[in-house]
Amino acid sequence: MHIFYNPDHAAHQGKLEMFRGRMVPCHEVPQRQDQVAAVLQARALGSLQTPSRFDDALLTRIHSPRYLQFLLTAWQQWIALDPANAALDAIPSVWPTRSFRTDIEPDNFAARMGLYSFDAGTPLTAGTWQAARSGADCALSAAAHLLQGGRAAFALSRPPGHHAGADFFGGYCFLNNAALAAQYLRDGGLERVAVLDVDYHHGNGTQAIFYERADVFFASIHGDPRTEYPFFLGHADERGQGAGLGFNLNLPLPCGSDYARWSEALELALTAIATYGAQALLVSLGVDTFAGDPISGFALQSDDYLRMGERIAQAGLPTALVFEGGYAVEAVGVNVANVLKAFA
Ligand code: Q9C
Ligand code: ZN
Repeated sequence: MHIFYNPDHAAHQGKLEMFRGRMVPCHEVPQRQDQVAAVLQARALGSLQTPSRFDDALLTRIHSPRYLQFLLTAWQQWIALDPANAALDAIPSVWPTRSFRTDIEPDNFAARMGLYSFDAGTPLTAGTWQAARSGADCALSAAAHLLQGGRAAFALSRPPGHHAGADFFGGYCFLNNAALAAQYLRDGGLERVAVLDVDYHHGNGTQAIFYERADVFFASIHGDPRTEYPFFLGHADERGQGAGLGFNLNLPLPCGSDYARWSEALELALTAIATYGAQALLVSLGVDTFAGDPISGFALQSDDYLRMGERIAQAGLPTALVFEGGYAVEAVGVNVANVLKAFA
């Protein structure tokens, strides 16, 4: 198993996120990636490799130029407002909801933060761009490995990506690593690519990016958005639009779901992916489905990730797995390693 780890991930280290009227310590912390790296090395599941550097132009295959330009310069804009801002993170607080315009990029920094985001739980820090950029390189390296004939690769990228859309951040995500990797496989000549998103939260960014396309099938198993983040997308009746109709599959599950229940949804997703005729598989691998996860509501146990990995490997497709969520820091390494074991 080729494992591409983000050497710059710790440059992104948010302090606080908004939660129920107060600022609480961020859940998405550098220790998550360090913990996964430590367990993968201890269990000899593959060598950790520095990703290759890919051209910036690949980012515009998924993200809008004005969004990328904003992310690249946002920290400088933030401290230009006041040098004392260097001790704080930048957090959005105002958004263009229904009836507002999004075509004009405001001159005001707080307004630009709102234009390019959808929640107040995703602080932007001094090293966010550097970390997210190298995280994207991990996902692209994993995709490149498949194009070179590799059977499986893991992108140990941080920050995560699946909530980020073409022109917005949120849900701890800035660049959509899985979408960038899927597009790279398409541009490399594969005609049908599938993304299987097993993170606890619906991959709203990935869904939106590919919603009107038939060349990338998106399937997601997640907490029901009626009660679970990101709330405003991820329902079962979202099946794609236009040319993409029929190429989006959402499998929301109730809180408390255990692996017996979860694995029924996995069967449906993998059957749909096989019927689609995918030539390669991207897995958005969040392990926040774990029973001990502090912000999620499923009941998977660490051993269940062994069965999850076995079943996904049985699809028999070249597979790039991309790290997403998972916030029980002491268990995140074992849970990821258990999935990867089946591919190693
Ligand atoms: N402030 C991923 O798993 N939680 N993102 C909002 C606490 C946001 C999760 C409630 C959860 C985002 C990649
Ligand atoms: Zn998640």
